[in-house]
Amino acid sequence: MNHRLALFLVVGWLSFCCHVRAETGAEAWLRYSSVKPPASSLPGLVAAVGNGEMVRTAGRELVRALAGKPANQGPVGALPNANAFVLGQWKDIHPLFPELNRSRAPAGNGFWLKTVRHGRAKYWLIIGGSDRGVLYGTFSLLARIAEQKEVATLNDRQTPSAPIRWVSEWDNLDGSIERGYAGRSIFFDNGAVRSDLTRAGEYARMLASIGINGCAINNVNASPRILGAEFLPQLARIADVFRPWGVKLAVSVDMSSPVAVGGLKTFDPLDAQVAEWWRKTVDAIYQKIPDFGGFVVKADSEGRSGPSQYGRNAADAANVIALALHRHGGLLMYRAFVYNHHLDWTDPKADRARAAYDYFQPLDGKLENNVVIQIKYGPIDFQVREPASPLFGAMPNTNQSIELQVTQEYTGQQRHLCFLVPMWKEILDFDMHVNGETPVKKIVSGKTWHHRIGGYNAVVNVGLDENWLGHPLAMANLYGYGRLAWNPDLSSETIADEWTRLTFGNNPQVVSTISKMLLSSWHIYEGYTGPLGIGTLTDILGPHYGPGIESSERNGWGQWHRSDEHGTGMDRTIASGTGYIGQYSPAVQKLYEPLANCPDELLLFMHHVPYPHILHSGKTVIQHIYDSHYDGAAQAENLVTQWESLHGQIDEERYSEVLKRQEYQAGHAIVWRDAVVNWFHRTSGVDDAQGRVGHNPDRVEAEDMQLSGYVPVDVTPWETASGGKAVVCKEGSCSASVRFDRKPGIYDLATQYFDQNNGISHYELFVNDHLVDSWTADDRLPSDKMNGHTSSRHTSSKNLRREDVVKIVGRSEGGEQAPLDYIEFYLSGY
Ligand code: GCW
Repeated sequence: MNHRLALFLVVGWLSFCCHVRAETGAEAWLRYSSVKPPASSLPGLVAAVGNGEMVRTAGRELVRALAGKPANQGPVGALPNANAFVLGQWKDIHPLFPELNRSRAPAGNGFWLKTVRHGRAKYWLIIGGSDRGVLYGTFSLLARIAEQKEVATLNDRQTPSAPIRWVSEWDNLDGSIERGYAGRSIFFDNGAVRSDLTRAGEYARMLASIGINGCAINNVNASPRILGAEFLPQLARIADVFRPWGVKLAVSVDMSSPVAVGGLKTFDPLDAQVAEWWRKTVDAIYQKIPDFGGFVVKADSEGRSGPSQYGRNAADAANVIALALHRHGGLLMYRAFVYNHHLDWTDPKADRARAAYDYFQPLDGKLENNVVIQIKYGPIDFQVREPASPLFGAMPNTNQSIELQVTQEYTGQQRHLCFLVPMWKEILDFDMHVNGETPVKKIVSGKTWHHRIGGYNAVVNVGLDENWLGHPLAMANLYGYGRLAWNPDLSSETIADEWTRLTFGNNPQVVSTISKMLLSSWHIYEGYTGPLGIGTLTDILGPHYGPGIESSERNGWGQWHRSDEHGTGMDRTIASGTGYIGQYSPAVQKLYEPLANCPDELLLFMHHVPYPHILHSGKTVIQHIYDSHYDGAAQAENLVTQWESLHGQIDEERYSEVLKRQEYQAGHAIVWRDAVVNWFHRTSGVDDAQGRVGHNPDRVEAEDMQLSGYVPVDVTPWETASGGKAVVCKEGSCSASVRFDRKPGIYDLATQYFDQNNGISHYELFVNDHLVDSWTADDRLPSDKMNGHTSSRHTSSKNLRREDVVKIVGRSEGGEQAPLDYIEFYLSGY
């Protein structure tokens, strides 16, 4: 027989069923904990056919999942005469199974899972169209088993929706990560590639399990050093740990590299020497890394170098590099995120949302066929709600990919739960109406205009934190991204269900509770941050985390919402606004241009309206802003209750890790709520019909308490502290007290304080001089000031009687002055 056949006997099968291990989250959705008992009717033999490295990887993965140690490993002459998994490429498998002769081969990187019988033996065939297909088929079968789905009889063919299914990491060579929220880089440290790449290998395995086939490892704000000759052997080491998992290495490059590392005097893309430099540099890469994926380029954007410096355009820049890559089959992902960040705020026609279309649409048809224009899902920047970028519909002669963001830059930075799959699906399903039915997913797959390449790239930014993304539930976004890139027709519900089963097991209550939390979380987050398409009302000039309503205005960044005393929203109409809506096809223009048609959730993205404007929902805009923030914060609190219902049903480690974050989120949602409603109340002068805004009967401002040592200070921006003020303790220890004068009972006593990252504060809560609770403010929230990023809440429970004296004592270390904003009393029982 001419095909190499390696046989693994799985020993120790079932032996792991009752072993309890610490759940760190490191295994993500590859825990395989339920692969064992219900799967006991599955074979204990694995036969891998063929020589490919990924086929061997797949074989080993099966053995690992079935909790066995491989034995009798090595080449054998024939198929085992007993039940077995048999995996390999179509070309190697079908000669062994004549009954498959009349069947179609699985396409490309697709697979076919098929059960067949031979005499007394039954085989579970995992047939790949390629080596990668075998690997993907194996992970798919293992997921089915772990999700306790039917596997006794299989006949499942799957093909990935698009050829490009990449991730990007914004890792810097010094080991830091731009917009990373889970520790330092798994790839770099101290200006070099890490010596220990174990995590990089584990990451590649995780990516392969969801069908990802490429990873750009460094920040798009790229250091030119990545292309330095001394770096190449280091890159090759990363490619080596990716390769068994079918993940191609890619890097982000800086346009000025020919000067910065090549020593040339110019990086003009039309200069012959520059072209030669790119060719030589790329040749050298492929010599060391033959399966190199290609480059990602951010140019002429946010201060990066670019072709404009020489009066050239993106096509000139992309093509010169693409030609160098083309000979080796490499791709050039050129980002459409090009805009002027010195826009004139006083110009009512200026609009950042127009930029990508205005710049790239005229270049349609002028790009080499291995250039892919990588377009962020919306025209601004990863906001909590944006329309689909009009550019998707505007480049029929150009390969396109969609850029998504798993790292939650504008959506709570993995301290808030925000499952983004439903949002991504709205974009992918949105019909651009450019050539019959043309949802974004069809365009980026290349199918609409018959392009061979196209697809997906998402910024992930995993870090060295054991659980990869910080919040254990944030991993649902990475999983969901891969699943959608594989098959964008999957529903959000299916993805949430799959991820939960794989990550937390199949207990029905656990599955339904976590799925429900995930599926509601985006709307909850949107509700208390930036409803009606206004954009995430965060601090645009800072870390993009907490509220900062006005930070987006009166500057050149163009993330404006133009709210003033009369009204709110960006007028992007053709008739009176920036004309942005005119970048869409006529059918889409009809949806957005007439105020009467525009969906509520994008109203303020498309139109400027007065506060009393009535929405389709029947509410006024201003009342919607108030209501959505109160509802959103209440629902964030409810996420805590839902999570608590799982106590005892999942491991204690992940239970408490998530609980901590959900409690934090509930507190921070109140900070968001209050900042936004108070800002709009002051700006609009319109009262809340429900009388909540500006009335906090349960609240006692710190500045109104009896202070000893503490002094009142103004907080900036004012809306991020209750009443615009806090108290700080400049030296030693200080106290703030109040005499309790409410109905006696058991109270939840919430202390609102600021946890800056430039010091540590200690707080003690006393009732009548008895210490009741104490805590330390030592989190690493992203600011060294009192503001919406650092405002935090601590809740204690206490039986209180009239005349009790409630006192907070604060003591500071470092630059943080034990700041206090207010305390609040909630009656929780008698
Ligand atoms: O969302 C913004 C981020 C920048 C990022 C930029 C981009 C890497 O705030 O940190 O830069 O987008 O996508 O290039």
